[in-house]
Amino acid sequence: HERLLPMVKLMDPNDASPFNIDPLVSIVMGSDSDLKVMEAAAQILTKMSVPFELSLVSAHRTPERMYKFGKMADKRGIKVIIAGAGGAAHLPGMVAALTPLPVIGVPVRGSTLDGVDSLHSIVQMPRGVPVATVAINNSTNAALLAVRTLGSFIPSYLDRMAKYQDQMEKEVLGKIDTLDR
Ligand code: RP5
Repeated sequence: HERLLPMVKLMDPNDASPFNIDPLVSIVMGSDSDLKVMEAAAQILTKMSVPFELSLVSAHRTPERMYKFGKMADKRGIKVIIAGAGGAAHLPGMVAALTPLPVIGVPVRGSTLDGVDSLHSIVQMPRGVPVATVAINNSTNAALLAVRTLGSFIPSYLDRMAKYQDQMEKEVLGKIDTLDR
């Protein structure tokens, strides 16, 4: 696992990888309407060369698919799951109930209630079933947290995270320089 892993995108998490490279992160979401929020996570994982898959899994509309996905994820080699959903956002919590893997929940802002409904649905998990919840619509942070998690056992991902942080610091310092001039 020390080698640089190229990105792989699978549209069906129940399929075997066509590229013979198993995804380490799985991004799932309740609806294709969540994609505009969740694609930022895919961009980060691509930038950091993390093999990932991305697909739709709905807690309410495809409960059997969700069950199969949750039960099989660790057996397929997935290490971290990012789950995004809006409204009555049960997907991250239900997936966390079905898998021993770390699950990061992304509350997606819907057309009503400003996403607070999704946030509360995801963050208020009962004791014993954790979901690491990021800010509303912040799938970027979900992907960065996934990379950090992988970094605890794949050191090259820690290096990439450190570079990302250095770059972010330089950008902010550059803006301060510009303002001070
Ligand atoms: C949730 O319902 C989805 O995660 C989505 O955020 C929301 C609305 O879904 P659509 O009606 O746009 O398919 O399950």
